[in-house]
Amino acid sequence: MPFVSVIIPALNEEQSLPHVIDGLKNTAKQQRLDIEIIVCDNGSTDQTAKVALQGGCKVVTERERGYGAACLKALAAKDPKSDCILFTDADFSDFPEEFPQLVMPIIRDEADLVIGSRNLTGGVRERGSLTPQQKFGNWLATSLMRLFFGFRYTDLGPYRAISPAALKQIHMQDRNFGWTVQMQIRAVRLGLRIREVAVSYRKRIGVSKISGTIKGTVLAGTIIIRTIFRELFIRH
Ligand SMILES: Nc1nc2c(ncn2[C@@H]2O[C@H](COP(=O)(O)OP(=O)(O)O)[C@@H](O)[C@H]2O)c(=O)[nH]1
Ligand SMILES: [Mg+2]
Repeated sequence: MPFVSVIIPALNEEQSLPHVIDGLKNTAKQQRLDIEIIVCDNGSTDQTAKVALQGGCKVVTERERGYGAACLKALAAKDPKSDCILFTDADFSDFPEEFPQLVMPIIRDEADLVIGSRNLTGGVRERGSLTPQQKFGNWLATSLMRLFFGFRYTDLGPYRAISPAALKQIHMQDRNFGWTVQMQIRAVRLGLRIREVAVSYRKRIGVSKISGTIKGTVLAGTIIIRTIFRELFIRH
């Protein structure tokens, strides 16, 4: 049975995380996929770690705040036998039942990186689930990536799957919100097989840490754009 390692960075997501875990497990059972779920608790002050343990997840802790730092910590704890690595957010905005669409192209060795795009037709996007600032930020970032790196992405979606070999080659370093664009840019530069699939998206359960606040939006936007320029000037 194919084995998938699921990586979930989480900061104060006690309400939503149990839904994500249950959804992933049920889907895996139906589709005959073997999964491990690794939750990286990034200094939560609620019961995030407890609900993750109750859900049978591996739980790791990263004191340094940051989306990328949490993903890197979780990756270090993954089982070496995984055939595919799946990233998903803890807020139940992504639909766990859609994860096979993301992982199967990797398991079948048809792609190295599969991005779940919220902008392709096929998925259902709940009204208001992406803020206007997020839509603008995605448009700007994907336009810059097309201009500088020549690849037409339609989203920076956090819901994505990658092969272990590709992840190794990409050598992820970003410790913050540059995580998604760094992975996408490096995949293009390495000539990896990239695919986008339509995914659905809904309003999160609980409080947004990023796009729901002005400070979070400006900070994440700045970091993403800075990462794009930094990648442009890195020699490979
Ligand atoms: N590890 C970690 N995760 C974070 C941080 N900020 C947000 N997250 C997680 O990243 C995901 C996306 O954050 P969210 O607040 O939903 O951002 P939004 O979708 O832009 O509103 C969620 O799973 C959060 O728990 C952080 O500083 N560290
Ligand atoms: Mg969210």
